[in-house]
Parts: sequence; C-alpha cells; structure tokens
Amino acid sequence: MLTKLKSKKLRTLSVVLIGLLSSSNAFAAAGSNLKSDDFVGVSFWMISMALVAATAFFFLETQRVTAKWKTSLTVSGLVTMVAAWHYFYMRDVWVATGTTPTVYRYIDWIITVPLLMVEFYLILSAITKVPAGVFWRLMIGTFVMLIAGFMGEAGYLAVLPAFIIGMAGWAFIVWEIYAGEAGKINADSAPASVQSAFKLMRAIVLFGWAIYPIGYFLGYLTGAGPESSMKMLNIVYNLADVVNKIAFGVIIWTVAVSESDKASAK
Ligand SMILES: *C/C=C(C)/C=C/C=C(C)/C=C/C1=C(C)CCCC1(C)C
Repeated sequence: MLTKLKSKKLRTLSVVLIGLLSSSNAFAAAGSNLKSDDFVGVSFWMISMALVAATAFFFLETQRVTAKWKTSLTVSGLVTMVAAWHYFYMRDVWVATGTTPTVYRYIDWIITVPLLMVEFYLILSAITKVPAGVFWRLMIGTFVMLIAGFMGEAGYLAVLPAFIIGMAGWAFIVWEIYAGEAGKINADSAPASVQSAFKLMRAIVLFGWAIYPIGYFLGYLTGAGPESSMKMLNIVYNLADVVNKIAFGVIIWTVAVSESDKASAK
C-alpha cells in the first residue's frame, strides 16, 4: 500500500518535471541564437537550468522529511518552479531583443515573493501558534514593495519616488522579522535548529534582498547609457534570484532534514 502510494506520488512528480523540461525545449527550438559574448543571456540560461534542478530536488526531498516539514519544502519547490518557467520566457525576450523582460520579471516576483513570505510563517507555525497579523503584515510590505518597483520600471511612476516607496515596503518587512512579532515568536519558542534557520532566512531577506534595489539603482539611477545599465540590471537581478530562491530553499531543506532525523531518532 505504502509503496503504491509512493510510486503514485513519484509519477505525479515526474509529470510536473517532464512538463517543465519540455516547455523549456519548445522555447529552445523556437528560440533565437544565444551569442557567446552575451553574458547576461548566458546567465539567464544557467539560472533557468539551476531552477529546474532545484525544483526536482525540493519536490523529491519532501519524501524524506516528516509531515510538518513537507509543506515548507513543497513551497520551496513551487518558488523555483514558478521562477524557472518565467526564466524560459525572460531569457527568450533578452536573447531575441536585448531588452529587459520587466513584465515577466514582476509577474514572477508577485507570485514567488509572497510564497517566500509564507515560508517564514510556515517555519514558525511548524513549532508554535502564530497570530495571523504576522502573515498579513509580511504580505502588505511585499505588495507595497513590488507594486512600487513595477510602477517605476514600467514607467507608470518616476523611477526615484517608486524606488523610495519600494524601499519603505522592504524596510517594513525587515522590521517585522527582526523587531516585530515574528522576530519575538522565534526568540521565545523555537528549538535551536529552527532559530538558526530563521536567523539565516532573515539575513537573506536583509542582505540577499538588498541585491535587488542595488540592481534597480544601477539600472535606472546612475545615469549610465541604456545598454550598459540594462545589462547591469538583469545580471544583478539574475544573481539575486540564485541566492534568494535556491539558497533560501536549501536552508529550509537543511532544517527540515535535521529536525526530521531528530524526530525519527526519538
Ligand atoms: C524571487 C524574487 C525575489 C526574492 C525578489 C525580491 C525583490 C525585491 C526585494 C525588490 C526590491 C525593490 C526595492 C526594495 C525598491 C524598489 C525596487 C525593487 C522592487 C527592486
């Protein structure tokens, strides 16, 4: 019975992964020519593949951890899967036109960043009861940050005021997880391994996420020419996604595995 259930799950997983891979193939086949000196284009390609691999890894590893950690790993896999899919489109736009795929980028962020915020909530909820206010405050900060950024990059608002509003949204998130209720819950009631994971995760939100406003600044606020500033913008955003989507998921995986091993040793 158990093996039957497991093989069914694995089948579902393989369908998802094959879907991912074949859609990437379709783009490659229809696609344009990646030039060997197009480093931004190369980074789009490499990161889209790393995201596919990370997705397979997170989904498969859900089999290995105890029930309450499965959701966190699933969410990590969803983040990298949604991002992989958008990277297939983004790299095509970049390679074919050399322009910034702003719309795809923000559609990706508006889905993946709230999911990452959900991870904080899940990590805390795996060990204690967390008030819903924590969740909503993290969401509000996220949406203010992203909507302002989009309005700036897409030209609905001047780039500088959009940047300042976006920074305020991010500052609010950082405040909540360091000094607000989320930070206090973790300090009060979490076991050591969860506390250290939580600390690493919030360091990622402070230092890893800081890479994005730096990218925005280099892309729009230095007065550099359009070609070099768009290269900077995209390469910085791409690198930031490796840290904030893949490395972030790996941190959660580390805690999930160590807490699960402890539970099964008992
Ligand atoms: C997976 C994608 C992630 C984690 C994206 C995160 C994006 C940000 C932290 C963006 C931040 C920005 C500001 C803080 C100022 C305004 C411009 C933004 C939107 C780039």
